[in-house]
Amino acid sequence: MHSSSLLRILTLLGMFAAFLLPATSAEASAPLRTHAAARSKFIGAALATSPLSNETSYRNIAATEFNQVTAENVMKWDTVQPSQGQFNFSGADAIVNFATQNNQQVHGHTLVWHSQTPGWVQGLSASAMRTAMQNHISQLVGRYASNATVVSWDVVNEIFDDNGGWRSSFWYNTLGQSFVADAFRAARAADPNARLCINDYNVEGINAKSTAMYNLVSSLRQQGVPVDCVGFQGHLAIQYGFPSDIQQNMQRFADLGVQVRVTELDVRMQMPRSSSKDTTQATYYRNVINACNAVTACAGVTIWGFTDKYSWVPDTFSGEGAALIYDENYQQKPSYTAVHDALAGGTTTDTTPPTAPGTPASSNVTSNSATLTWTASTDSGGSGLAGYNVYREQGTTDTQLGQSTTNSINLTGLTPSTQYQVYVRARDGAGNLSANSALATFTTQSGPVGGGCTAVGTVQNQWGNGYVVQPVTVTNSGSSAITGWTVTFTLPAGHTLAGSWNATLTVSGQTVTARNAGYNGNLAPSGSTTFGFQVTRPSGNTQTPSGYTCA
Ligand code: 9MR
Repeated sequence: MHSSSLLRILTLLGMFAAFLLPATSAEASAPLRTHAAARSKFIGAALATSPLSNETSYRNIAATEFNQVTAENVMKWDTVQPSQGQFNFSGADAIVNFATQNNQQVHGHTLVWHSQTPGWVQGLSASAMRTAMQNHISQLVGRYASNATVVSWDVVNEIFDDNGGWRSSFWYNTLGQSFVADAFRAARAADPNARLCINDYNVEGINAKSTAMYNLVSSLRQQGVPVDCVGFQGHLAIQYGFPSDIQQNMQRFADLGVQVRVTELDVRMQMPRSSSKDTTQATYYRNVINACNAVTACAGVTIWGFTDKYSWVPDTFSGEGAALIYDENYQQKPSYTAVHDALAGGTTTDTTPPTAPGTPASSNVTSNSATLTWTASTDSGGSGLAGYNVYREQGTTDTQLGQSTTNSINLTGLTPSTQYQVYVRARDGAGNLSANSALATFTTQSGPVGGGCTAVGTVQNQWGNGYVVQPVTVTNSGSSAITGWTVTFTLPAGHTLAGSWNATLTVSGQTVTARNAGYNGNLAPSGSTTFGFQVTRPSGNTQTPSGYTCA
């Protein structure tokens, strides 16, 4: 072939290839902050001052990837006012100046906390403590009130205990609940334009603690206390499971009229790292970003650091680490890509559905429930795998039996002695649905005639010394309506009940008996209701309850 014809063909091929490439490919590799800003959200990082002044890689990533920053420590009371009346703003100013130079916002952390507060505050009388609190807020918030960089504050931090009671801190023990309203009012007075947040951990999902927070925010706002925003810290761990109702939880707070945000996201793992742990961790990061994307009132997500070189995790949880999105050599991890793609998904158009899930396998088939497990799908379209829908094949009108964020589901409320043909479709962050998996067929067992009920408990969230079981789903498996139910189950040795909702629980030894509340005892055949409870267990113990039976 003549060389000029070859050239012409190659040129044409090149043009064709360029045409096939997504027009947004340059933008798709943009830094996190570009994609977040395109959604009018922030992507933040907590910054430590020492690497910020000493390490170029740290500084460059902090400046280029994030559009909001939080001081990891230097705006806390023990740094700002170590002794009464002596203020030290040098660290705080350094963070604010860095942010201003890089066109970033600052979220102030934190005004009133039981930790990192000097002894001189803790020993004050009630009236002196109240005055000291108001003065501290007025000095610190007031310093940056006219500075457009500082946009929001954690006014009170971690005021609940793990069961949803008030934390027995020196603040609460000296001043009672009133310190919270007083702190918010002082912050509003010091900067009428700053957004004022209440912040806590283990409140990402719906549980006793987040419900206590929800009730408090609702009641404070009814009283005119200026609570503008709720922060969910988001210190997650892959071994404790993902709080799969995080979006639902954010939305219920948003419905109170407050802004919501994730303030301290990290996802730790038991060391050593492995690629499968990295993949799970990436899924957690992606799910958090997707939840914030899906809730209009979610302002953004802040990661608690960004490099594994500087993280509070290994110092606090022995044997755990690698919780962040860059490794200790500033290399991006799969979790970085997950955050990136979740932020970018939707700003670029992802029209590529995930691959079809594997054929579901059924197990634990009872008269009204069954477990399905399948091989996970993958998603290459950019928005990331978001979850699965499970359907019953019924000719032209298939019904959706449930949704799951993992490659398994426990189906409840099934009809006894019935053949089910089911299939699964994967969903990505942009809403694309995969092809159907192959069908699985199972038949439920024959059910009791007349009355009968079943109970299935799901561990929603767990941490070092406790966990929440939510929901326990109680289903009328019989053929006639029931007007009450009693569920029993066994707590492992050393575990103690710490709270419950939507049922009355009594404990005898390790056996717990849960009776319906006044409003959820009536169940039609196949009807179901739920209750939940929280348990304290010895640190390091990972057992959970067993032997749920219903009568
Ligand atoms: O990451 C912070 C760590 O460097 C400090 O030593 C520690 C002191 O208590 O605080 C860490 O940050 C905490 C944050 O201020 C509030 N939520 C929990 C964070 C992790 O402990």
